[in-house]
Amino acid sequence: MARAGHHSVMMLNADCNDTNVINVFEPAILHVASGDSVTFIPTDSGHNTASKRGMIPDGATPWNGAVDDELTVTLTVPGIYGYLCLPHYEVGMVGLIVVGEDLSNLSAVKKARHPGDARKAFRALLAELETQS
Ligand SMILES: [Cu+2]
Repeated sequence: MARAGHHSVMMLNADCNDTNVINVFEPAILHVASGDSVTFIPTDSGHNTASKRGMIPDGATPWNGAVDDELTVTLTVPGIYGYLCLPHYEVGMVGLIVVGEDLSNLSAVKKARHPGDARKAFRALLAELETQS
C-alpha cells in the first residue's frame, strides 16, 4: 500500500498570480488520495478553514479551525469536500478538495446554499473541477 501523502493549502490575502484577488485558499482546488492529510497554513493572518455542512461526503469528519491557526485534516472518505474561511465566507474565500478522484457527491455539493459572493465562488470552482475531470 502506498504511503499516505501530505499536502498544504495556504491561506492568503492575495493570490499568487493576481494581486487584485484578495482572501484566497491556494490552491483553491486540491486533488488528494484517500488517507492523505492536508495542512491549512496561515501564511497571512485573519483566516480560518471550516468544512461546509452538506459539502462533504457522508461519513466524513467535519473540521473547523481557529482563525490564524494551522490545521491538519486527514481525509479518508472519498468525495468532494467544500470548505470556507468564516471571516471571508461572504466575499467568496472558499475551496474544494477532491479525495480519490471521486465526484459522486457532486450534486449534493451543488445544492449547498451560500451567502454573498460565496455562491459565485463555489460555482466557479465546481465548473473548473468539472472541466478538469
Ligand atoms: Cu479568510
